[in-house]
Amino acid sequence: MSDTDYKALKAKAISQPLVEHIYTADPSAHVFDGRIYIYPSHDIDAGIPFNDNGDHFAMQDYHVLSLDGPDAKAVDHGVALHINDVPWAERQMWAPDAAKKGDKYYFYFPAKKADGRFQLGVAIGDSPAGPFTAQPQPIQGSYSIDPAVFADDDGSYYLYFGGIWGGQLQQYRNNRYDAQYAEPAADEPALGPKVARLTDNMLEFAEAPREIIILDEHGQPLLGGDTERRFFEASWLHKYNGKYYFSYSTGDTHFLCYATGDSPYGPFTYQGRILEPVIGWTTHHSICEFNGKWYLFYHDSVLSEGVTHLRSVKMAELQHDAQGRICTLTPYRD
Ligand code: FUB
Repeated sequence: MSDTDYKALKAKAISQPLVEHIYTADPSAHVFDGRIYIYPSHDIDAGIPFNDNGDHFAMQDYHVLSLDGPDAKAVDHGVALHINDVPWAERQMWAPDAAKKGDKYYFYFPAKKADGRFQLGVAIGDSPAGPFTAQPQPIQGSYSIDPAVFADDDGSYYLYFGGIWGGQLQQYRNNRYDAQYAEPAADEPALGPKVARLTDNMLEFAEAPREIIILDEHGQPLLGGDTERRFFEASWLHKYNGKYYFSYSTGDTHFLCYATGDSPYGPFTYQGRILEPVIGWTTHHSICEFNGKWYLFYHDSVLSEGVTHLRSVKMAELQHDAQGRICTLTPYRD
């Protein structure tokens, strides 16, 4: 695509990058102490060619962004955690998230160990902007990528995670790894994301991770071949009018979708799309309420003119209709 096309896309975009001095992606947004904090991946070009394993996503640190409100300029708080300060991690710091409990902030992140397998880590800070100090070991029993924390009204915290292909989820069954395991066949139930309640100190799983089932309109699990609806990566959970909304990316078909349920453990029933495909292969998001309005935080690769591992975090208002359905957003106007 030519320069002119990207200029046109920038003009048609429903929102612009929150920061342009660095590339950021996979935004996990929360309101802490009345301010919007965004925990993104920090994209860099490490010179690694594109492959289906995602080796070109070779990120080495995390920055935290914050905003006074939707129309305010985003502040970059600098490096909050670097891979050199995580004893167990070797490479690829992918999509993170954070939670507040008491007066501490807990930062959750995936990274690959020297053996090439992803695990999830946690780091602790006194400020929502970091810096965060990593625990010496990954969370026991954790695997795959894309941790997302949900704080329920009863004071429980849940960690959602998982992603197929480069995220390695297809190599696990019943929380056990086997390199021989593969994605389910097209007519078998799709692999679901995982969820585990966190311990009171926020540092471990309080239970073995459970699989989340996403059902179709007939109450049947979505199938592996249903690639426009099945889970791929980018778990997120928000609660709206007492219902649990589980949202995720369909990866190779490039949609952000959601499903609803009555428990943080699911099952969830597929409801529809949140965001049509963006420029760039990946799509990843979070959903957060601020001053009575709901916002979608997402990313695209318009600023880098289509470089899929150089993405920019954006924010757009999200509407739930009178029945609680999310109104689908199209990232670029016609
Ligand atoms: O940023 C690296 C990976 O790309 C994330 O972990 C996935 O969700 C996808 O956005």
